[in-house]
Amino acid sequence: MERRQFLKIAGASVGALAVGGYGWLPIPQLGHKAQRRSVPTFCEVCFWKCGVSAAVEDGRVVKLDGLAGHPLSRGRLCPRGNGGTGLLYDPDRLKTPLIRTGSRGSQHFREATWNEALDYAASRMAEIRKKDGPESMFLFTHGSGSSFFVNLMKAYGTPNMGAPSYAQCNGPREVGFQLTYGVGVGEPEATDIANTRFLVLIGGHLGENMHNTQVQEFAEAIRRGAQVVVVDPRFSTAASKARWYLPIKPGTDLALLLAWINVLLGEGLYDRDYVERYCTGLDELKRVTANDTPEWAAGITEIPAATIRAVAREMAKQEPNVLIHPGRRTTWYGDDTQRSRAVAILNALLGSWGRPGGFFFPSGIDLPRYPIPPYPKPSRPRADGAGTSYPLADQALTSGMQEATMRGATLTGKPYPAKGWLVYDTNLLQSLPNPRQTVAALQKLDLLLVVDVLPADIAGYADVVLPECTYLERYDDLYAGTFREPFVALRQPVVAPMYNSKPGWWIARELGRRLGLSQYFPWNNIEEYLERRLQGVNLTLAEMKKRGVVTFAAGAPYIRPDHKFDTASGKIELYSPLLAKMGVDPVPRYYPVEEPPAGYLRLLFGRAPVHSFGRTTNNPVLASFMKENEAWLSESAAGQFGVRAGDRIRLVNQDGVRSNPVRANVTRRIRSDCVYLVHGFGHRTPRMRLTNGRGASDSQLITRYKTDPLMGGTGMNVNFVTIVREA
Ligand SMILES: Nc1nc2c(c(=O)[nH]1)N[C@H]1C(S)=C(S)[C@@H](COP(=O)(O)OP(=O)(O)OC[C@H]3O[C@@H](n4cnc5c(=O)[nH]c(N)nc54)[C@H](O)[C@@H]3O)O[C@H]1N2
Ligand SMILES: Nc1nc2c(c(=O)[nH]1)N[C@H]1C(S)=C(S)[C@@H](COP(=O)(O)OP(=O)(O)OC[C@H]3O[C@@H](n4cnc5c(=O)[nH]c(N)nc54)[C@H](O)[C@@H]3O)O[C@H]1N2
Ligand code: SF4
Ligand SMILES: [Mo]
Repeated sequence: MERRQFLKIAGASVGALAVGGYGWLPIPQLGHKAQRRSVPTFCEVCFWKCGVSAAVEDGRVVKLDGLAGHPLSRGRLCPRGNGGTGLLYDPDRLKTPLIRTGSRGSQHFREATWNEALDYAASRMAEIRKKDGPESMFLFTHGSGSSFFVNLMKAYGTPNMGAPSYAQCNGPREVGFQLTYGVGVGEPEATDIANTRFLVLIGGHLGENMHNTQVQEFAEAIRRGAQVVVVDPRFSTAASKARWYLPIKPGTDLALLLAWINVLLGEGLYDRDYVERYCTGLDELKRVTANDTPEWAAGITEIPAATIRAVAREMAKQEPNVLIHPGRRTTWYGDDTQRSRAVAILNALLGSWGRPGGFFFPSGIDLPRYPIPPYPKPSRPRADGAGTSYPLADQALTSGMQEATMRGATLTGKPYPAKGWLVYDTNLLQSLPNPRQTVAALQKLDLLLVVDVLPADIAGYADVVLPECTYLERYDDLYAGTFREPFVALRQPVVAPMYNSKPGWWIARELGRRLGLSQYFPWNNIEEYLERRLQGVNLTLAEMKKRGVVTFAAGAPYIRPDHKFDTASGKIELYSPLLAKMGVDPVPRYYPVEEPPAGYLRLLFGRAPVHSFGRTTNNPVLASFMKENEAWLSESAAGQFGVRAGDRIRLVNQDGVRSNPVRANVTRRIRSDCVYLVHGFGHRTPRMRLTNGRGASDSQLITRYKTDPLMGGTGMNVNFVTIVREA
């Protein structure tokens, strides 16, 4: 019955796809004229949070479009956002609370009422608080609903909370830019792609990475004739739009960046006025990079010296309307803060920070919090090493084995053991490197609570699974956006929650009440909470429900002559006294990364335009475009392993871990020293029937990572695979 229902939904969605376009329409029912209404809200299919206008007919969401006037979507969604109804109507959704009956991870659960599940979860949390102290309960989060769970856990008394979207994502970039400019790049990235004349993408694969505003601006830039350089071992979608495609040897980008710096300095092509006014450390930078010539870098990067030099000269011609894009997931090789710093320095030499076509200064708005009593002060310091073992980390570190991280503390019991994890909106078995260690950590826990919309891999290990309703069925906290103009956006229910699912704010508050923390949730209902916060910026909930988003006046987007940077010197630090004091390179230096052994290729991974991580692979609408990933292999690598296009192969990594079978995509679009997978496939979760076992998981093959000594990011492009053909 469920299976048939599922096929019906999948079938209907596929049949309804608009040909060749963004967006899809359901097949109209003949002879019935439905009333259509539109509800504004914002998307959660990824973390960019575009404004959505949802069309509802007869209580069903029939179409999702971009909300006009929303600064992030500007009237359009990306294909994933258009396909969000596939999650709402996914028959595999979590429908009711579950309590584990078998051993942890055995996937045996029984259905429970909310009262029973919440009573049980809260009583176990209370036990931990009493016996082991509240610090022993860790929170892992991501996504818009997080704030209610962060509030819950701070009230409960733990300092341990983190997200894989830091140490597995853009943490190194943020720290590299903070060291240089005193601030990070931030999210959504304040890159002025719309006005750029020269865009350099280093790995950043816009077009596959579908962050909506960036992709829209990228398309505009190309239309306007901006020149594009793509540096990627794989011929990405963006590479097909580029004037220069540089198929760099993986792991050598820092050498290329230093060579570009060397040319700009050596040939006097940098923005002299800008550097004189705003920067410090030019002489040291010159001295340290004096021998980092294109000829030197050519031998390392496998990009000809003449090309390196020519590109540097061309970028200088477009100064300052140049953007060396900082990328986003910068956790590549463990030297990532330094590589990001080199990107930051190069931008400074081009005068692009705070200039049209480079980086703009984003504007935000202060949205007051709902007043609550002060949180208790935890009696033990946090268990991870952010700010201590990893001095420059400004957010919690989630993974790592012997290292000072949340997972590491759970495994080693040092500095103190975790007894419970609350996991909200993050699938740690795919987002943390080396999932075997994550499983080992889970097995040490007394309590695992998972709040998810789907029976994701992590939910399979939970003691209690709490089903959240989807973003189309709930209110969340307000989103105060910091971008070209400040804005406040509302997420509101487009339709009522299906099944026995509940919003995150309600789940957090119910747990809080049962833990005696009602004073931290002093509002009677979520509308009262939102209304109170909106008052702080002279808005009402009624107006927000109609408009979905309100924008405010922007500050000056570009730099002023007297601008002071938030660094110790008040200037852009080309040479970092702070790093010198820490005994590390004050100017980034290149160090070779480990090479694949004979018979192995480096494993690289990235995004597909129609999927977000592993959170959409079970979405029938999006899966109809791509239901499994492929392993990209060069012709010569395929020849070496006797593989032909379309063969089913397995990737086996340096530690003997074997992937699921995956189809070989034999292509000229990748260097012969690497293999590429789209991240998010290869789920092991039988209740996600559409995606379970389909494609190969990059996460599973990432048994090694290299930790960034400055901020604890986990460089994950350091695994090697060999290839075996399936019989
Ligand atoms: N191997 C490997 N690891 C990676 C990456 C990679 O490319 N490869 N990328 C890294 C990056 S850049 C990032 S940002 C992180 C992201 O990693 P995560 O933060 O783990 O993000 P997702 O993989 O999207 O997992 C989201 C989980 O939330 C659930 N979910 C979806 N919507 C909702 C909702 O509305 N409510 C609740 N409660 N749950 C919901 C999904 O079912 C899924 O289980 O992963 C990092 N880790
Ligand atoms: N469709 C879609 N879009 C997304 C997401 C999604 O899940 N789906 N996730 C969003 C999130 S949270 C993030 S963080 C971003 C991540 O997206 P980005 O920051 O754009 O990309 P990365 O994951 O860092 O890198 C992937 C690219 O780097 C190349 N690469 C690998 N190794 C090297 C190397 O050594 N040198 C160079 N120069 N290139 C290399 C790969 O071939 C690939 O093209 O995407 C965002 N956008
Ligand atoms: S970029 Fe796409 S998936 Fe992400 S929030 Fe925007 S529309 Fe949704
Ligand atoms: Mo990310």
